[in-house]
Amino acid sequence: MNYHTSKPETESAIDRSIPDFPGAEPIDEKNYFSANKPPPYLSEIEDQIKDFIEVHVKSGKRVVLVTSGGTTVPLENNTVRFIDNFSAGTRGATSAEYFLENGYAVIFLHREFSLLPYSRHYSHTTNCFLDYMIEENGKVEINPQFSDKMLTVLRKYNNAKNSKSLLLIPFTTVNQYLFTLRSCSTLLEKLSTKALFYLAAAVSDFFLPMSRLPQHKIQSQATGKLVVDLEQVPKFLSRLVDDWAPRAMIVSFKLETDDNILISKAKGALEKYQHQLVIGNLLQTRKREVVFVTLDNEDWIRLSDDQAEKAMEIEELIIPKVIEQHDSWINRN
Ligand code: 9Z3
Repeated sequence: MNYHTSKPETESAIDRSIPDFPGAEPIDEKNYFSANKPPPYLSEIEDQIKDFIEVHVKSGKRVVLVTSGGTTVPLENNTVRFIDNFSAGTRGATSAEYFLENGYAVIFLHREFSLLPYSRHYSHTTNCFLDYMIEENGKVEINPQFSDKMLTVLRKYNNAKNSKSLLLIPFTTVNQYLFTLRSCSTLLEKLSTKALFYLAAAVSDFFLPMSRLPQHKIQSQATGKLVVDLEQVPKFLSRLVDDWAPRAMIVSFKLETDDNILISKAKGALEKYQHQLVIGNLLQTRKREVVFVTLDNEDWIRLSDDQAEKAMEIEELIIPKVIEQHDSWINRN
């Protein structure tokens, strides 16, 4: 017997792999930004960014736009329910501190109420901030146990504040994020190669367009089901690279949960958008290891056991390497 009935006919199997969604074209940009309304405060933010850029054209500092935290996708206009994701903004807030320490001015485009540079050390922790304080002779004082570290953080914070090197710009929804990102980018183009984009925010891939957004809270359904029909968010990284800030250096992050596809997805993004660097990370190990992916190289950065034990932050290793690449981007262009 020369045949095997148990052998699957893989040739005739349906190909269920999904083709990658293409980068946004100018027409996709036009359609998205005309069909969805800008946030009402956008011009105020644009003025703040213009002023910030003016200060740093004078100071001669390089400016990095760090995006941070997750975006929400509202399911109702008077929003009771929305889709969200896990990101607390740790990567973004921590990276922003190391950029500041390395002489950059930082526009921190972040999800409102997510972690912020410097205050992150005392917010969102399992320890209440009041645990850092004690009562001494009827007055509040910092517990001496924590005061050395707090003094170091306080000095860095004041340094960033006094040198006007940190601008905090919030968003909540994916639509607010996209409008604000476009404004920031086109304004930062003025800084040419001295502008750096470090796109660490976890931006939703799907959204509900305004034209289909119910005005009020969705009511219980007679069918016993709620079917949510979302659309793909256009991949605006292509517009950022090609048109919004073509002279800036652009670093994007690629998040996966399956280590078998991380590198290929990161390379796919580089080929598609033609930007300079993708930093890949896995949800499960993102605080201990990341991989710098360029078209011809993969460079893993890992905290050693010793470094992890001492609670070193991986961003302390990531940022100098990104800056090295920014140096050569500026020199080459
Ligand atoms: C990242 O991969 C960030 O490193 C994390 C940081 C979101 C994992 P945390 O806030 O997490 O520190 O807890 N950001 C990019 C995620 C993303 O959505 N990337 C897009 C993608 O993977 C491309 S721009 O398709």
